[in-house]
Amino acid sequence: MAHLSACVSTLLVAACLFQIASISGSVGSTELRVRVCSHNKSISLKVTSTRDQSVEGALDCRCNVEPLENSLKNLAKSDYQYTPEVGLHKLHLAAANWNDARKMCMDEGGHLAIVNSVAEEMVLLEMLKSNAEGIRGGQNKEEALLGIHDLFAEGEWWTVSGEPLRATGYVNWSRSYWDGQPDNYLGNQNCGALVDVGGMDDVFCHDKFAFFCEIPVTC
Ligand SMILES: [Ca+2]
Ligand SMILES: [Ca+2]
Repeated sequence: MAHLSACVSTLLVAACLFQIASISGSVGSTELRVRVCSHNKSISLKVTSTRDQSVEGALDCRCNVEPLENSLKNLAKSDYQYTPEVGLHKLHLAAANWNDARKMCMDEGGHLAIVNSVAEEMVLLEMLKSNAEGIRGGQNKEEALLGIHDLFAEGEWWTVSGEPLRATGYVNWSRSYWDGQPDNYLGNQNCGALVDVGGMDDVFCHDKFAFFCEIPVTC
């Protein structure tokens, strides 16, 4: 069913189609209605026609997305990884400081990644470990920034979505990395990162690291 992704113009839509098809076995349907959530808004996707030419080795579909949000347009050229029931993620290999990374994720219609489960941590860890050699300009190749910080008050961790870290369902600071985290090293580590050994570390917000973006998707 992976060939479904070739027939739509945005990765997010492809992701939803893929998931719907997986659930209902509705590949080949002439019409699907899919709910896509982005920035707390829902849009409706209607596949106006689907013509399965798999016999000839190709699938030709035409899809109509209404309304087509600007944030979705950028996805057509993106390289986000979709993991069913986990989400859409991208590891940026060109390192940036936390605030610049935060803005770049927003420019792509998403946010710095917020981990909500061990399953999501596993996905990100695999992305980090398998791409570490490609990281450019970072403090190291073993960490990548996440969307959490304690910039408001030391030790009070918040997500970039404005919720307390404890509300995410995932609070896993590394107990082994540099003798245990978060250590607020030099009294000034206020941004969160995922470490390749598993778990999180607090890092200097002004230092550059690879970073994870995430685009919210619910089907
Ligand atoms: Ca801190
Ligand atoms: Ca630290």
